[in-house]
Amino acid sequence: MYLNSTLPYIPTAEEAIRQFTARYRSIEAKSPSPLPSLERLRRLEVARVRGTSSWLINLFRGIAYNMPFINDLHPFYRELVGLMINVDEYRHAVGKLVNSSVAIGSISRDALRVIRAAGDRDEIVKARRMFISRIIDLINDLGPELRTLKETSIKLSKIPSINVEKPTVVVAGMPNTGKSSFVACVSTKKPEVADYPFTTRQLIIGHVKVYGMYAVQVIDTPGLLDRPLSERNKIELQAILALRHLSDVVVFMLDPTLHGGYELKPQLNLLMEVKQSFKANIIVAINKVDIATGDEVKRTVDAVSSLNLPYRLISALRCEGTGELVSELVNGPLRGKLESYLRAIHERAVRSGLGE
Ligand SMILES: Nc1nc2c(ncn2[C@@H]2O[C@H](COP(=O)(O)OP(=O)(O)O)[C@@H](O)[C@H]2O)c(=O)[nH]1
Ligand SMILES: [Mg+2]
Repeated sequence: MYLNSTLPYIPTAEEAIRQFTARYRSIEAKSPSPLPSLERLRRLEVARVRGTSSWLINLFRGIAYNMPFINDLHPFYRELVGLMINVDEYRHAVGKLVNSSVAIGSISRDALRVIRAAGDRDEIVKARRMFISRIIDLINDLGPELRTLKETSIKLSKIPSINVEKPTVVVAGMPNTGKSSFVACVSTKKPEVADYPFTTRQLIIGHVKVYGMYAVQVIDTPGLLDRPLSERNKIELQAILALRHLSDVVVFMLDPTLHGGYELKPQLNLLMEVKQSFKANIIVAINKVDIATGDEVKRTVDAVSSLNLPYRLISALRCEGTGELVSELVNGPLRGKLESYLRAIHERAVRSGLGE
C-alpha cells in the first residue's frame, strides 16, 4: 500500500565484507573439548562456513525480496519511480543479488566438502582461506549493484507516502482561487504535508471523515496543478501526471471574481488542460460566491455549462457548500471505490480480531 514502509537496510560492499569476516571469527566451536584437535578444528570451520554463508544468503535475499517489484507497484508510484531511477539498472541489480545468493550456496558446499575430507590442519586452513577469499571476491563484485540499490532505496524513501487505496480527490485551479481554504474546510484533522520528488513542491493531504472514518483524502498541489501545463518541463509534467493515477475525482476551483488576480479566461484554459489530461471525473467549484456579483457568477456558470461539466457554488472562506460538495462526491463518483476501501478495512479488522 505504501511504497517505503518496508525498505531494507543495504550495506556497501565494504560493510558487508567487514560484517562477514567479523561473523566468521566470532563463531565458536560447540563441540566438546576432549575431541582431538583436528576434529575440533574441522567442526569449528564447518560451523563458520555454514553460519556465515546462511547469514549472507539471507542478507542478499532479504534485500532482493524486500525492494519493491516495479511491476507490482500502483501506477502512481510506478510513474514516479520510473522518473527517479533507471529501472533496467535496478532490475539488473536485484537479479544479480539473487544470483549471488545462489552462488554463495555452491561456494559453501565446495568448502564444506574439502573441509570434511581434509586429512590434516593445513588442508582445512587452505579450504578456509579459499572460502573467505571467494566470498570476499563475490561481495566486491556486487559493489556497484549494492550501490545502485542503496541509492534507489534512498530515492524511494523520499517518495510521498500516500495511501493509494483510499478514495482520493485532487484539487486543481489557479493560485488564490481558494484551494487551500477548501481543503481546510473539508479536512477534519490537520492536513499532512509530503514532499513531491523533483519539484520543490509539496503535496498537502487533507483527511475527510466519512462514516466515522478518515476514508477519503483530498490532495492540494500548491504550485503544481495551478498553472498551464504547457509551461512545464517534461519531468515536471510527468510528476504532475502521476497524480492522475491517484485521483478519483478532480475538484477544479474557479474564482469568478478578480479577487484572486486572474481573469476567467486563463482559468478556463487550465480547466481544459486538466480535463484533457486527467481521466478522472471533474467537478467545478465556483468559489467566493460571498463576494462575487450576480453577473460574475452567471458568466462563470455559463462558461462551465458550455463545457458540459458539473459545478457547485461554494464559499471556501465561510465553508459554505463545501461539505455538501464532498457529500455529493461520496455518494456519486467516489462511491464504488469508497465501498471497496471500507470493505477492505473491515476485513482487515475482522482478521486481526481473529488473531490472524
Ligand atoms: N471572499 C472569499 N475569499 C476567499 C474564499 N476562498 C478563499 N478566499 C481567499 O482567497 C485567498 C486565497 O485562498 P487560498 O485558499 O490560499 O487559495 P489557493 O492559492 O488556491 O490555495 C485567501 O486570502 C482566502 O482567504 C471565498 O470563498 N471567499
Ligand atoms: Mg494554496
